[in-house]
Amino acid sequence: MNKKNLLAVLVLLSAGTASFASDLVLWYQQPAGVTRTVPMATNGLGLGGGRASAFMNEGLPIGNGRMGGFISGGPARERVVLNEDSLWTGDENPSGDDNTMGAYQVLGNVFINLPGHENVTDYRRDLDIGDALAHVSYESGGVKFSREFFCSHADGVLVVRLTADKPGSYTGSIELSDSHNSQTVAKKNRLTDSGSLTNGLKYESQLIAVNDGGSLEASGSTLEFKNCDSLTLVVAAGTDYAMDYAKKFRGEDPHARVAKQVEKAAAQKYDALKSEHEKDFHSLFDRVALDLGKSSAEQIALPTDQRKVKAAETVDPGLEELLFQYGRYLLISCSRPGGLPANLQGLWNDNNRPPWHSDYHANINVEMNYWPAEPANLAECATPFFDLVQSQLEPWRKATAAAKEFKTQSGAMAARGFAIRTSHNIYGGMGWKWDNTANAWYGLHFWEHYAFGGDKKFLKQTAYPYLKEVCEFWEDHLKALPDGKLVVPDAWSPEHGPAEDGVSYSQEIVWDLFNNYVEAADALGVDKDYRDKIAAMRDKLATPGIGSWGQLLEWMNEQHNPKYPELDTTNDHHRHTSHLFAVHPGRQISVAKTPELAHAAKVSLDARGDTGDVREWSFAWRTAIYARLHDGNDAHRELQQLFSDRNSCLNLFGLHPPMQMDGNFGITAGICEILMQSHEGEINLLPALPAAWPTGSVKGLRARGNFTVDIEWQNGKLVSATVHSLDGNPCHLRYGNVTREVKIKKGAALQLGGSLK
Ligand code: FUC
Repeated sequence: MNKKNLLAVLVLLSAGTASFASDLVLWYQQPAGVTRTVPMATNGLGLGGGRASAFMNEGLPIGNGRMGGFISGGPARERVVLNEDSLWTGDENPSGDDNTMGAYQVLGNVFINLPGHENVTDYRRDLDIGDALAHVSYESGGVKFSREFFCSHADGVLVVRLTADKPGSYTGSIELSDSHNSQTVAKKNRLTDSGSLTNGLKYESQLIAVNDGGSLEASGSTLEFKNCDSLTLVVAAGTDYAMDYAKKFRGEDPHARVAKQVEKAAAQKYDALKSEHEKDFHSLFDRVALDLGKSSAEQIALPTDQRKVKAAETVDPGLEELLFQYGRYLLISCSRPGGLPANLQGLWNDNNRPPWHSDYHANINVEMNYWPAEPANLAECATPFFDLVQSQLEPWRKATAAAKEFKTQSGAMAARGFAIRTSHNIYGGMGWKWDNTANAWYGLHFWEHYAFGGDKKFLKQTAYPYLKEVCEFWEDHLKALPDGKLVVPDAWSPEHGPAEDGVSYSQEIVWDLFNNYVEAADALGVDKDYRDKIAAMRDKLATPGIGSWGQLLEWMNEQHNPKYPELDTTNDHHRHTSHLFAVHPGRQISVAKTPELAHAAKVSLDARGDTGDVREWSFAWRTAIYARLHDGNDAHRELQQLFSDRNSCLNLFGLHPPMQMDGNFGITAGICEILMQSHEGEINLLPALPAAWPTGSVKGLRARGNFTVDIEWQNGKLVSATVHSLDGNPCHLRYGNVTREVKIKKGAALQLGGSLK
């Protein structure tokens, strides 16, 4: 082949792959369920009695914050699992037994039956996370068939559009199946499922199908269509859940609302629905753009399930960028104002006995879900978390006041504040062991929402009262040691070792609470005396020590415990890194302020390693901790391991196993920490840039103090930074050892070069 021909082939080849080349598309050559399997729930680790199916491994998720769809892409039988985030069994669960806490349920399935589409060619299934659209396409009997799916926040509905390149090609049926066996009612072009759960929660889903050409009619409990050119299916769903304890968590019957939503949407043209959806989605998603460099043509040419395994071994910048944006896509899709927060599975669930009830876990998981919200510029997506927590406070107070575990130091039952068990539902009910300091860890989120966005009203009305109440709880519960040091009594480093006084996890979290409270009181200029009292208590809290081999101690005293021989040895590869809370997400330990403790934290983390019990979300946390320790290469190594089949599903959901979503959110936050940090009163640019990302750029990351920042780097060095100030606050910048203070007016931006000039 001469040079000219070779060039022509190369151009053709790259043009051929270009249609698959977007870095923001997950794509597959087969429907969900027929791919090679990856390990699911094989390790027997406390699954809360539940299981996740292989479908969770491969289905493609769409969602509008409240309602979700999980798409299989089967040509002859499409299955879209339907979820609605308030469909929960359970109640206030006074026993605290997690077996009676209830669980997140599946709403049902939409099935589209297309007989004759069994043998297809040119099959492709994809999820375009840049546009929040999923697609299926294939050829059958000489006709090209396509499906497009989205779940619109703007109109509150899930939409499926079926098209073909030849008229009259669609003949088949549509089913709406309820996962609690209610009987579907089919009437004209509508299917309705409604029922109630054992706890009385009412739910309803409705589907309206609109055909172009051909015919469509109700038949039995299905809709049958013949010789249609195209079809649009619109689904709405709801429950009578209300996030309000005073109303016993029940509100309006969903029937009228669901009917109105589905009718209104079905009356619109498909393109109008789609463009409203796009407008809404882009208004959030487009705030942040990341470019980590180019992937190779070979990497780009591979479908996601094959590409991801290789990315665990060889750096694939495009896929790393996709992983970052996937966390943002998923958060936008499952956590929007007015809905419930992201649970262990986001909101995607195909099993009425899901693993760990698909609940809210307080000892790392739900917090990690919300780590990216502020830095990755999706602050409003955190609203459901604040709303749910506030709606649960009254029942949590009641449960805490009745718990003998929370007698105060003077022996009285708890009278102020509340504590949280490891698991909770949406009805004020909790389950499993108390996670004593989760109340304070949740407080960090309330504080950070203010620290990033500067919303004084939120601070005054929402964050401050929360922080103060939890401070009062700890004021009543801390124990003074003979030397005057204060410790959290009888605490547990999550799911690891013995419960003792003063474990580092709890000490660090209470320190963080007190520290945030002091800053909150200062920002509002209120409660001077109480603020000073809490500041003094903060300074008396026992701080984590350094052990015999230089590690940061997880318990107050180094463990030599025959019951747990591995503790405080280099053989301890436990998945939790609770004692490193102070590095991330806390800020008590840092390279600049407490270098010895920071070094000890690194010694501990290196020893914990990434094998054995280390799984899924652990890698995301480790990425963020290494980044805070300014160790970019180790941070990147942890990130890369999320691509292995051991740690992620084929649809890139985190794989614990089973599927869990915290790691997806956590890694997005970890990547933010690699690129920029702002927890020490300055904006630190590229504090942990790994060698794997020599050249790149990021736009729109958020820094505390209400700034957004764009950064460009080349050959591992900062080239430019543009800081947009939304509040006109003083701005302290750092790049390596270079620092600079600048004044940027509210609403203005300043561009600086590589030496911050
Ligand atoms: C915590 C973790 C487990 C798992 C579960 C849902 O209990 O220790 O690893 O993520 O939550």
